Amino acid sequence: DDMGQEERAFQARIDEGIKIEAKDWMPDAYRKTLIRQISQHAHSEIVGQLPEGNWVTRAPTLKRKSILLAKIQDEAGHGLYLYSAAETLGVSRDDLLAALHSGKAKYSSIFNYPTLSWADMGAIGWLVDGSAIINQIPLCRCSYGPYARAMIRVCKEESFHARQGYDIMMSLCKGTPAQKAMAQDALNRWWWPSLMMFGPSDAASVNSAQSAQWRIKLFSNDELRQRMVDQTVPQIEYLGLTVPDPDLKFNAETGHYEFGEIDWSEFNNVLKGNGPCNRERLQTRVKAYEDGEWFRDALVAYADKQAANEKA
Ligand code: FAQ
Repeated sequence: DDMGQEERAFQARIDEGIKIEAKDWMPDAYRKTLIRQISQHAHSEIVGQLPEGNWVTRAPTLKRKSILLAKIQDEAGHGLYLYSAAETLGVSRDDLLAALHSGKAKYSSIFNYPTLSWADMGAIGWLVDGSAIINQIPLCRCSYGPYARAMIRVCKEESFHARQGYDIMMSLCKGTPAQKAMAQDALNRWWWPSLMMFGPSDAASVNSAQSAQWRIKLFSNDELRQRMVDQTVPQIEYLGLTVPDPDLKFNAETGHYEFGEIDWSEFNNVLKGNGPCNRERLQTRVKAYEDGEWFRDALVAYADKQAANEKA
C-alpha cells in the first residue's frame, strides 16, 4: 500500500542519516513522539529555573549571583528555543503551555526536589546540568533537524553551567568543615534524583525501541546513566566527598562502576505528581504566567496597531 511505501522511504532516509525537516512527510507517530519529547524538554527548562531562582537573592557573593542569574536566563532561552522547535511540528505554544499548567504535560522529575542550601546550586550545575549534557550531546545528531540544531547551542551553554556548578563544589570542599559537610549533604540529596533523570530502566522504557529506530534516541536510558556514573564518580573522589551508594564498586574487567538499585517507586511517585515540590512548582509557574498576561496582551495590542497602520 501507499502509506507503507511512504513510511519505508522515510525510514530509509533516517537509516542513511538524512535529517528530517519540518515540511518533510513524516509518520504521525514520529511527529507525536517529537512533540511529546521536545515539549517536555521545553517545560523542563522553564520549570527548571525555579529551584535555582530560590537562591538568587541569597547567593554568597556578587560574582556568584551574576553567574547564577546568567545561568537561569540561559534556561529561559533554552525553553524558548525548544518551544519554537516544537512549533515547527504544527502545535501552538499556547496549547503546550496549557498542557503544562493543567498538570497534563510532564517535565523532568529532577525539578520537583527542594533547594535547601547554597551547595544545592553547586550540585544542580554539576550533576543536573552534567546529566543534561550527557543526554543532549547525542540529541545534536538526532534525526529531526530543528531539534538537533537547537541542541548544539544548548549543549555549549550547559557545559558552562556544569563548570560553574563544579566550581561551587570545589570552593565549598576547600572551605571550612561546615562548608564541606554542606557539599556532602547536597550530593547525598541530588545523586539519586540525578540518576533518575535518564528515565526508567531500558526494560521499563516504553518509548525507547521506537525512538531508537527513528534515531531520536541514539543511546538507551541505561547506557547514558552508566556514562554519568562513570564520569562523575572520579569527580566526587577529587572533591574528597563520598558517593551516597554503599553498593558502588568499580569493575576492572568492564571498566565501569556498578551501582545500587534505583528507588523506582520514588521515581514513579514524582512522575505521578507526588514529589516533594510538584504542587509548588506548578503553582509558581501558573502564577508567573497569569502575572505576565498584561504584558502579552500589550504585545498583541501593539502588533494589531502596527498591522492596522500598515493597511491604512
Ligand atoms: N522525568 O519510555 P521512556 C534540563 C517519562 S535537562 C519525568 O524512557 P523517553 C536542563 C517519559 O516522558 C531535563 N518523566 O521515555 C536544565 C515517558 O512518559 P510519556 C530535560 C520522565 O521519552 C538543567 C515515560 O516516563 N531533558 O532541563 C523522566 O523515550 C538545570 C517512559 O519513559 C530532556 O527532556 C523523567 N526524568 O525517554 C534546566 C531531554 N524520564 O511521555 C534547568 C530530552 C522518563 O510517554 C536547570 N528527553 N520520563 O508520558 C529525553 O531524552 C527523553 O524524553 C528521556 C525519556 C530520556 C527523558
